[in-house]
Amino acid sequence: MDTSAATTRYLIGLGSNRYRGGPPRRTIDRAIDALAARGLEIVRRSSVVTTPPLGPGTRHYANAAILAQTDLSPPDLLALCQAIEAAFGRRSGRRWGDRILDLDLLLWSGGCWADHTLTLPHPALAMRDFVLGPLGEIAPGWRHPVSGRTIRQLDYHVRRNMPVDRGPNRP
Ligand code: A4P
Ligand code: MG
Repeated sequence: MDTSAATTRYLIGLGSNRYRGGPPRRTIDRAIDALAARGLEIVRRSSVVTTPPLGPGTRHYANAAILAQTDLSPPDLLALCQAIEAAFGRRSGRRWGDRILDLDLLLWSGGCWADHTLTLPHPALAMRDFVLGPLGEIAPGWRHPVSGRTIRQLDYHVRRNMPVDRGPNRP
């Protein structure tokens, strides 16, 4: 697919905390390759960070974020992300449970979006250090369309209010 004319930008969060075909951080790399193979232009990617699980998960996560360009609409990109999650072996299970691959649409250049399957910005974005840390590496000046705060500002507030235990385990 020719992406040279793609004008819509998305920030996408990636998470993995289960081994399958390799360790979680390798799954993140393979998922980014899969998105590129399906036509997304990967403009920037963060490093992969290790984070303690939020919720009932039992293992540390590998988390990362990418800035990508595509002409896909938000629902079409969500469908693509869900197809890639399924191809990686993700089964629907407990909410927030351990998962091989989670792809979340975080922000897009169109501002806000809400329908029965998708909400943008991602509703939990501003509360999660494991999302804001990687986002801060690749898009620190991007403004949340509702609060008007930049990613850098949101990250600062989350870290100040919720010091994060960054465990020694590297998935
Ligand atoms: N959906 C609505 N908005 C969006 C969006 N912006 N991006 C809908 C993606 N999906 C969106 O998602 C459930 C439904 O949300 C989708 O079918 C879609 O229509 P899911 O990924 O199937 O289920 P889930 O991930 O279990 O639930 P949820 O609420 O999306 O959880 P999160 O927010 O993805 O959190 N701890 C660490 N350290 N790192 C993590 O990455 N991730 C989670 C999951 C929990 N704890 C974590 C991490
Ligand atoms: Mg999710």
